[in-house]
Amino acid sequence: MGNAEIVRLFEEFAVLLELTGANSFRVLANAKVARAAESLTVDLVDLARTDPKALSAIDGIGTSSAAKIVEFVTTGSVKDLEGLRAQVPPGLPALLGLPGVGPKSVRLLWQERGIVDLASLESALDGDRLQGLAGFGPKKIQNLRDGIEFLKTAVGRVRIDQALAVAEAAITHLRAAGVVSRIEPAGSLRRGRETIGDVDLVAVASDGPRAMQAFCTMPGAAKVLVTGPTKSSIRMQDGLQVDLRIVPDEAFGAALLYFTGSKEHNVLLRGRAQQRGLRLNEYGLFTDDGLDAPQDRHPPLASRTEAELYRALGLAWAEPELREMRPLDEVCGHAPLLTVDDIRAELHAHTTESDGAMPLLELVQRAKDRGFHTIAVTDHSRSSVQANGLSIERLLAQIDAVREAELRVGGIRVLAGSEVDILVDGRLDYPDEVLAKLDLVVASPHASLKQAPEVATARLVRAVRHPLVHILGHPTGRLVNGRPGLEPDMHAVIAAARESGVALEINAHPARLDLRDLHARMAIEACVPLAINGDVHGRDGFDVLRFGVQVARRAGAGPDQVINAWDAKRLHAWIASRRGG
Ligand code: DGT
Ligand code: CA
Ligand code: CA
Ligand code: ZN
Repeated sequence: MGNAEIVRLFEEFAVLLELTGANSFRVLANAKVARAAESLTVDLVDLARTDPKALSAIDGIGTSSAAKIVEFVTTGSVKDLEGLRAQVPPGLPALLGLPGVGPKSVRLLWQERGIVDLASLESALDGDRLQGLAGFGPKKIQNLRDGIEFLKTAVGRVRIDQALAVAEAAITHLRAAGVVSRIEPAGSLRRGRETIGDVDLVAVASDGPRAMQAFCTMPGAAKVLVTGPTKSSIRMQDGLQVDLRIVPDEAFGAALLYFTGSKEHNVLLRGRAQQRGLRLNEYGLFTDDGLDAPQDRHPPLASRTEAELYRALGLAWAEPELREMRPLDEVCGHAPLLTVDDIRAELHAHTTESDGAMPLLELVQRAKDRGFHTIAVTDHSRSSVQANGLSIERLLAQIDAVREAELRVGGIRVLAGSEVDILVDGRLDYPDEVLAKLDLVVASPHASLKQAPEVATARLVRAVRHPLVHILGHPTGRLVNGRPGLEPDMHAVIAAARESGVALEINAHPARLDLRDLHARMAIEACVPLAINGDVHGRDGFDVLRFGVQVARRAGAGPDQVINAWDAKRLHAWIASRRGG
């Protein structure tokens, strides 16, 4: 038991009082105690045992709250709280996790419509039973529906691009307010995971309370979950939680290291420190004198930068994307990872001929402006009717248009290609004599994505073995937080790719990220080249490359393993070699 339990106790008091319609002064008083307990350094549990009178002398804790703390510490529960719990349905407080829903709304739903948990709210929404409830207009009802979907399908995790947008907005807001001198994203966002549980930010601020104030009132913030001088958590309107930690400038590296994680990586680093008689925590690396909180007694051996900390542990710096479940000697001092600037070619792009937003010439011009040496035009094939896939006649006409575009724009190689559908049994959507006329063939599954794993394996292996295919596009068709897609035996698909010299795509769209990190790593280990493609549809289509690059980095890829990072000569030779030339 510690202060955190006391904080939760009074938070629960405040919530239950509000749900039962208690007087707002009582609600506020309990919330205040929770906030006071949050920012205290003295151990309240200890104090309740040794000097209970001292409790009520603490600013923010009155005599009745002090009595509750003593009751809680000595008996393990509080009678008043038990009484409140008995009045409130157990599933009701969970409704407070919905974006934009506070105790007042929940109380109304409960009292006026008999809603007691998420399930009964959902059926009330389905049966249109919230009609006429004060304050529940169409917009709020839609928000409730979205909120339930969010809690259900995403299990509270959001796509990396959505989390990144929130993190960047928070950073911009705090910098513009002039309240932070340094600020960096940490956690899973910095490690580049495909989904993010919550956003973690680490910052240095000369005026902590002012920085926290600016953070808690940033645009889009729906609710302050906790706030204290060094840590605040807020929930955004879309449900995403953001944590901000303010740390001393001289401990920035140690805090960034600690809050970047992963937890497993931190465990390995702490073990390494221990072996050397040292102690690693979020304040720095210290000599271990056997006592807790060494930062209160010793200056750190290292704390300012991550590199300094790794060095003091006898290690080279580790890229954040690699700080996952791997031994330290595999991640520290790893060969240089791919960067977005290494990408020099786009090999999967759509035009207005199928479902792209740019006409051919504009696509080529933008690829050139981006500094690419090669762009492949790969519109959809005829089976993708919904995407206006090209008939054979239109495809043949497009080849001529591509040759002309290359001449007109100049200074960039334009490949005539296709994103050809892999049909349900692994055959391709155009006859071989048509495919043979193309410079580049990307074969991708689009339909029948719920096949049994064995059927999916056979389908993909057959496509990969096709002698005219260069790249297997978004191999599983999964959508992040959307649909699982195919679940083939990836070892078999990779083995087939290796045998036939086909590259596997990491589709960089943040909704796809397909291949995923683990499978990309398997491909690298099997010496199968990767392609990182934007699957360009719109004018901002190249902007997603960063997400694909991050997946490749998590897989440990360097520029040598990614065909889009090869120079023109090497890439064109590889492409031609797949045509027997
Ligand atoms: P997420 O938010 O689920 O996508 O994943 P993370 O990795 O961002 O996890 P989060 O937000 O709970 O914590 C951020 C980092 O802080 C985590 O990667 C490691 C560090 N951390 C947090 N709590 C603990 C802890 O109890 N023990 C250790 N060793 N590290 C922790
Ligand atoms: Ca996190
Ligand atoms: Ca967190
Ligand atoms: Zn595509």
